[in-house]
Amino acid sequence: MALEAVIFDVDGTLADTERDGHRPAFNAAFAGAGLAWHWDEALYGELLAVTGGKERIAHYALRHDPATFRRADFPALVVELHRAKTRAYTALASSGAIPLRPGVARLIEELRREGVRLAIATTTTPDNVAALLAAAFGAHGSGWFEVIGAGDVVPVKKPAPDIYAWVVDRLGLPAGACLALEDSENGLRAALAAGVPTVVTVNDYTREQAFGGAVAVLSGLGYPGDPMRVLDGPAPGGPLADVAALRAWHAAAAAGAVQGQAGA
Ligand code: XBP
Ligand code: MG
Repeated sequence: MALEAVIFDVDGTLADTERDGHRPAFNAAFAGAGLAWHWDEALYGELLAVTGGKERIAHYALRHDPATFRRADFPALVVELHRAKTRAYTALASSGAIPLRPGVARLIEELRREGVRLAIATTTTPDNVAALLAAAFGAHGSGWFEVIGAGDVVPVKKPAPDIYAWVVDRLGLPAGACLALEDSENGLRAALAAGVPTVVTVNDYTREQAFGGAVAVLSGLGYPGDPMRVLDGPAPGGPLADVAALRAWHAAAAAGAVQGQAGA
């Protein structure tokens, strides 16, 4: 089955959004609400185990501020905090303060030239995706992605397969004709559970996670002067994760070449 579509994760994959994007946006929302909550880099790295900003806020309050968690208006407070956080994040993304990871724009342009269909499957809020893509590619950037599956469009977030199943269904393709690009164990599990072969590009928050079942694990997509390093899986031969490399990884996945125990 040939590669027909590449499905990009957003946070940590398209751009390193978490430490200097989402995290300060959460902290700005907490300060704006008069809450003495502050998520430093280390704590945020732990909280990333919970996908979805609203879910992450509730997870944190239950453990670190049970009195607030027990407030009758806590559900409404979570919604308001998350709306404020999304306003802060989209302002940051729209300012251009969150660039794409090296090689992402190159790969997207190559995929478009070769007629490989593009989609997005992300836990983050749709407004965040739109702001990031507009800052990176201009107003038409979102239009390059035929299907954008984001946030609450599905009832259960990653590592559940729902968002990938939603995207694959709207692409009208078998899952095996797609290849997912992810950064995290939660994202890998979601894609594999939906039957989508997956290449992982790690980052500072995810490099120590378990990526069993990935067809390859990379340091990044590579760019002139800083070739990608293949941390696990077959090396395609060239210095960059380009369309030829993705096709080779997709073929290797179809032939059953995955790393470690699938979904282990
Ligand atoms: C990463 C997430 C998101 C972001 C915060 O999404 O789990 O929750 O951390 O965004 P992905 P929201 O890696 O799937 O792109 O606050 O909008 O959820
Ligand atoms: Mg991610």
